Amino acid sequence: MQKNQNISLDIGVTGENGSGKSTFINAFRGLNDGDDGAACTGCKETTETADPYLHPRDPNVTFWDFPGIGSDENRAAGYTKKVNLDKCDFFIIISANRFTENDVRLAKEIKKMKKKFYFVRSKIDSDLYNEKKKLKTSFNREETLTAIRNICIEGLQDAGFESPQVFLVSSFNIQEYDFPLLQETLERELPEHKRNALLMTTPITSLEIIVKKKNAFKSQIKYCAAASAAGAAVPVPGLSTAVDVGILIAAVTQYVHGFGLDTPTMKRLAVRTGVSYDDLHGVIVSPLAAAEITTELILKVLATLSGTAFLMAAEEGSRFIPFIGIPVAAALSSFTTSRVLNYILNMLAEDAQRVFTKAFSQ
Ligand SMILES: Nc1nc2c(ncn2[C@@H]2O[C@H](COP(=O)(O)OP(=O)(O)OP(=O)(O)O)[C@@H](O)[C@H]2O)c(=O)[nH]1
Ligand SMILES: [Mg+2]
Repeated sequence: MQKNQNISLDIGVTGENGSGKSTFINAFRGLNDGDDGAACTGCKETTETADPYLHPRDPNVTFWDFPGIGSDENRAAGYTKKVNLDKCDFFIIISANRFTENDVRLAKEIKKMKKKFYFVRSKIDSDLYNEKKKLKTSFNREETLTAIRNICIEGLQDAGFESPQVFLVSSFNIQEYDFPLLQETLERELPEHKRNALLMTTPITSLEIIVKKKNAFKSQIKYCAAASAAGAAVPVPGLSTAVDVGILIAAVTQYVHGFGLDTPTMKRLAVRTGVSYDDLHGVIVSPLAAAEITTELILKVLATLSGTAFLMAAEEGSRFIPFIGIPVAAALSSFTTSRVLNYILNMLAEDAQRVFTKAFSQ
């Protein structure tokens, strides 16, 4: 039905021990430490191969937690084969300090494979905290950030990278610093067919991301509408409606998940931000957010859309007119589906904006 379904996206995350790989992978998936499926953080790295972490809402999106390449030449030589770097679409190389020789060696291996990599300087919150403690009244946030960035960039230039870009990130506050810029860059540089998989699952760190997600979902509506039209063209009483509702359920569930409006994601957001779940839930208007998307619920929402109800009735009637009836029904069904989905998408996007604002404006 939807063009992006079953397109896999594999993101490799690597860096020295303790650099913050697991915490980053959890943050990108909207998980807090200790949540079901969260990567273990602060624990000693033992793995010699890559551990896969699926996105909780989309099993097609996998984060690979790679062990660092290490300084042992022998180990490094067989590293790329052993951990099978080839399976990843792109790589994030994380360092909690300036990038090391090992990071650089790995970046060069990735480059040989003609894949993209992004340097992430982690734990920025903790650098700012320490600098503030140290410098007290002369502390300047922007100057500190620029200094950290420049140290990383100069190190990478010395290692042979011409104009490296370094993203400053705190996995504890992904809506701050360069995480949103990293999201935007990844999205821009991914091939088009992979872009939607990223966009659907990327965490909401700004109001702009919500708009981008909405536009991505909007671009898929025509496929739902076409599938719906095919359903309506089957002249079996009752079948068209059942098919249509199935398509609506699948699409609306994707919107709810993509906007982070499902109950588990909202609960995790509450834990992360300290804004209570009830307060976040309180700003929601759509009956489809923070609810299980069932046939009954979809039909209830449809019943409140009087224009749509009229179209559905017209569609039911038209199907039984021989010869001309089938194409008319198909056109109406496609029109109805796309109208309904646009309406619901707008409603959910507005809820996502309200929840984001509530979560981060305090
Ligand atoms: N302040 C701060 N601490 C962080 C951040 N990211 C990770 N940490 C902490 O750094 C420590 C190591 O983080 P992990 O995510 O386990 O690092 P890792 O790279 O997966 O470590 P290994 O798997 O052992 O290689 C943990 O105590 C984290 O809580 C961050 O953005 N800010
Ligand atoms: Mg780890």
